[in-house]
Amino acid sequence: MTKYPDTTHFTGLNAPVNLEWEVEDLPVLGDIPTDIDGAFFRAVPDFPHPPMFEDEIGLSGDGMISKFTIHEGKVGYAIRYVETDRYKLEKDAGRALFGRYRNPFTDDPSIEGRDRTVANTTPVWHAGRLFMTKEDGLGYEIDPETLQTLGRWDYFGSLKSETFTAHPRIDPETGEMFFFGYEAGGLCTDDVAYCIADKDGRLVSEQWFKQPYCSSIHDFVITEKYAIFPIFPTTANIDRLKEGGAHWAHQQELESWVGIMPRYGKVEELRWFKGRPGISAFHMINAFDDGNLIHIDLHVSDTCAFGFMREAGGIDIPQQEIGGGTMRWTIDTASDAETYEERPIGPPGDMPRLRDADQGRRHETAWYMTLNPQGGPPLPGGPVGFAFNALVEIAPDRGGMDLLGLDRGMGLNEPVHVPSRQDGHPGWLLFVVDRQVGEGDHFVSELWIVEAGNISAGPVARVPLPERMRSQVHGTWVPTEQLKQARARASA
Ligand code: V55
Ligand code: FE
Repeated sequence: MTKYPDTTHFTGLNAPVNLEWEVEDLPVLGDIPTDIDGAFFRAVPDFPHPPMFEDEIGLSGDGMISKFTIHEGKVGYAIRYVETDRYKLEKDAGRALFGRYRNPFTDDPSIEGRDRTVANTTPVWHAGRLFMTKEDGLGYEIDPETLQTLGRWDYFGSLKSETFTAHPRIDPETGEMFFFGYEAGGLCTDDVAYCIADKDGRLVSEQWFKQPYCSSIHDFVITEKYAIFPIFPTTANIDRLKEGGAHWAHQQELESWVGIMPRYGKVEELRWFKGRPGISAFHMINAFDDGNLIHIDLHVSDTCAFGFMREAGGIDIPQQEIGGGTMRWTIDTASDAETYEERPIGPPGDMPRLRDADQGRRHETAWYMTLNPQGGPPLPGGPVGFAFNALVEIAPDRGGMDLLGLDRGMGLNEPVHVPSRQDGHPGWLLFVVDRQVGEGDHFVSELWIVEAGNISAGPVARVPLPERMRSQVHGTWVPTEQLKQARARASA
């Protein structure tokens, strides 16, 4: 195409910005707590070229790595493209060469066999290295200071999997990173690689297993004892791809599964529990052990949240009519039950954020994005087609919740949590808020800082941005101490 399509993936909040820029000192409204000292990295897909096909979707945007640097109440900002093989090939050609979302059979023949990933989903920080990840390929290492792309990350050539999840889990005590790759053996294969990198960033374990069918395993969870793989019936099919069709189609009649194995165990120990047919979840909040029980908190919907995945499966349910909720699944490992219990723990929503220290442990609270019952209609835009307009804090064991609802014409992006150095202080949440100005396609964005235990009080500080911002997917917070340690190690 010679211009961007006139679809929701390329208009309004999703209109391409395609700008690399940086600034050292942004004006701050209010006071930023001095405890907040570090970098907020964000993954922001964008489109440097019009796509090859009119029906292209937002998930194909090239990853941009964006960074707010916060120190002594001052805020700097930078954003750059991740220079994947794909980005560089298309930059040299001056146009799109890669075709439909995760379908290499629709590519320009000149780039056959080249790495298709756009590294656009999650910035991951582990063992002093920063990666930009997308589940269809390996991660790309990024220099956390300059945001330059250093290259594809394969653990010094030792990782066999062709893919690396955008949702690894880091144990807060051992510093190990637990991760997986699905379609590990290639396009539409049912191979899953389950891996562990130690606290120093070395790959110490990679085991492969077969999932019940080739599903999109977007996220997984760990507890102190287990690794837990949810399988939902959004499936890939190589024949459909060869015909130029969609990578994913949701199958409403097919059963769902949860696979559980000891996290340091063998994949042969995986035990499969069956769930309701047709359900879907992209993000899990957390999981933890409770005697023989395992609790898993996650955002479940009755069908797949992505319209294009429903459509490919012939499912005709409008976005507003999708049912679902934030649930706690409880599995009894001591019984021979083949399924699990489920109870609601909060309003429907997505993009959860947990304290890093709570990973795999019982969490008292968690935060995520939801819809404001008092707000206007959600803004069109973002990866699923609409922007959430409220932040919620839930306390699954204690009950109750706190809500920060945004006004009409506003939307928010996934928050990060920044712990406080004061004992007992719940820390802060940082996130970008987008606001429509007037009618039409004009938007402005601000960074907001709210106190984690008191989100309904609204922001303690706001940082308006001088340029428009496309929607973020995921983000991560890295304290200055860790950036300094990494720099010292790299130059040693
Ligand atoms: C998701 C995001 C993706 C993707 C597949 O949030 C799933 C879910 C930003 O890219 O390719
Ligand atoms: Fe995700």
